[in-house]
Formats: sequence, C-alpha cells, structure tokens
Amino acid sequence: MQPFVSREISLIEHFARDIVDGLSEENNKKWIKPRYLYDEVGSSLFERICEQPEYYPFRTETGILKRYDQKIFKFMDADVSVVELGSGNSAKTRILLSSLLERQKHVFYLPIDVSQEILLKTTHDLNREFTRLDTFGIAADYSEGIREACNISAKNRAMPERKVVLFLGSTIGNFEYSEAIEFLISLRANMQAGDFLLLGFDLQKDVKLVEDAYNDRLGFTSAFNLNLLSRINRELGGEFIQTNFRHLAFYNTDHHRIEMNLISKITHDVYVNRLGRSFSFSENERIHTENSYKFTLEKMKDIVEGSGFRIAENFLDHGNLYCVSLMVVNS
Ligand code: AVI
Repeated sequence: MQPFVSREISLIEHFARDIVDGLSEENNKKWIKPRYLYDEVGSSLFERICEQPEYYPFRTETGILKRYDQKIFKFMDADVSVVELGSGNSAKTRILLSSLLERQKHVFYLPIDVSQEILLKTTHDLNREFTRLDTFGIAADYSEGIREACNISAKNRAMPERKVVLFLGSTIGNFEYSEAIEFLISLRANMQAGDFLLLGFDLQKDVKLVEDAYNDRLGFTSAFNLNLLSRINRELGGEFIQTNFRHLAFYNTDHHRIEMNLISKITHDVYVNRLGRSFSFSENERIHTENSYKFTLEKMKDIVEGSGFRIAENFLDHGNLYCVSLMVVNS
C-alpha cells in the first residue's frame, strides 16, 4: 500500500477569495478564517504554543490520554483501525498507538491533515518508530479525508472492520455550535455501528486561566495570530506591516468563547498585489481571526446526541479543566 495520498484542493484560490470577502467588510466586521492560521510557519508556532506553561489544553489532554489509554480501549471488543482528523505531528497519538499495539497484533493508522509537509514527515517517522504499525497519511480537508479513509479501509482486506476516529486538541471548539453539529452529522454518515469517536474538548472555567492561555508571556500566540498578515504578504503579495497591528484575545462570557482578533493600531490602507486592490483599516478596527468555544459537559452531550452519537464515557483531569469523550455511533 502507498503510504501517502493527497486530495488537496487549490488552497491559494480559496485563500484569495476569502481574504477579499473578509477584509472588504466594514464597521469592525472584518474576518479571516482560522484555518488559514496553519501554514508551515503557523503550524510550527502552534507547536510552540502547546509547549507554553499558560496553554493548559495540550498538556491536560495529554495527561488524560496517558492516564486512561487502556480504559479507553477496553470499550472495544474487536480490533480497530485508527483514523485521526487534524493529526498535525501526531504527538499525542503516539500514546494511543503504543497502547493499542499492546492489544492488537497490527495497527493501521490513517492521519488526515491539510498540511502535506507535516503528514509526509509524520508518516515516515511513525513507520520507522513502530513495527507492526502501518501509517497511511491523507492530505485533505476533514470531509474529503474521512471519505478517502473509508475507501482505503473498504479496499484493504487486512484492515479491521471497526475504526476509532480521533478528533483531539479541542479543534471542535473552533467551530460555531451549528457547524459542530453539521460536522459531526457528516462524520457520523461515514461511520458504522460499532465504530468509536474520541473527542477532546475544553471546559468552561476561571476566566483568567483561559485568557492567559491565549496571551502567553513569550508572545507565541501573538506571533501565531500576526502570521496571518505575513501569510497574505507571502502568498498574495500583500504589503502588511505587522507592527501596525496587535494581537487581542479575550473571553466572551456571554458566548463562552475566546475571541482572537488583530487590531489595527492606525488608520491606513494596505495594498495586496495579487488581488490588485487595497483594504482600508481605521484606528482600533479589528479583524476577527478565531473563536475557541469552552463547553460544559451538558452542552457537549446535547451537541453529540443531536448528531447521532452516544457518550460511552467522559474522561477528565483532576482539575476538571478538559474532557476527552469516548462516543459510540447510535444505531
Ligand atoms: C487548534 N485550536 C483548538 C487552538 C485553540 O485553543 O482554539 C488554536 C489556538 N489558538 C490560539 N491558541 C491556540
């Protein structure tokens, strides 16, 4: 089996269109989609964010997986293959793969990510690191990727019938509630009775702790956010000057979410060559770049039950900061 497949769409055209749409808005309504935070520079800045002491979600989720890995797999009474959505460098997944390899003779792992560079490296590293593991990277967005993963398992008779889909890192929190439900419904459509979903999500807590996580002292989150402007410069010939903007992340208590923005420090116009036009910014005008929702267990239960899943068990850390939920497909 080829260890890699790419179903990448032409990102640059989507990027150009979204930048025109988002930055043409007026009255403090400008936006850039959070998916564009993850080019090569952004992805490596995100890895640095995960190492910062203020960013509790990464280490808390890792702790939960280390503590409960065996308990999670005890729910599975047959061999499973592992499909991961937004796998990145698969750092946390190694915990689960090692644990699964103690129970199964062979494991098939299908990581799905939009970043082809990271996937190529991870696929290569994992196939060398673990014997009895077959990693097959799929460079695609989530919906295309999950369809491809199903095709691959249908064609490969050695693969177990059952699968566990991993959606970790609280990425579900970057969707609006309605998008989260839509996403889970389409995921459910590609899963069968007996399959599992392991979902990691961040819980509501003390506001200061959450705000600090998105305003780390060394400024990696700020650099991650501002990199969006440099990406426009690199890929679309933009003339943004990073120091004319600042990072702003705060907790919106009404909506239970962190809102991340770029604020223009001055009134100015910025020309973008490949788009052949400029965009106007007034002093203190914001570009909204990300929401990161924080959930209660009840809210998440409503979302997943409305999408055709049932929670088998919630795994939490001692401080109740974060939850990894094991779900089964409702038949
Ligand atoms: C990937 N995602 C779940 C992160 C989050 O916490 O919402 C992205 C992030 N943005 C700023 N810091 C981390």
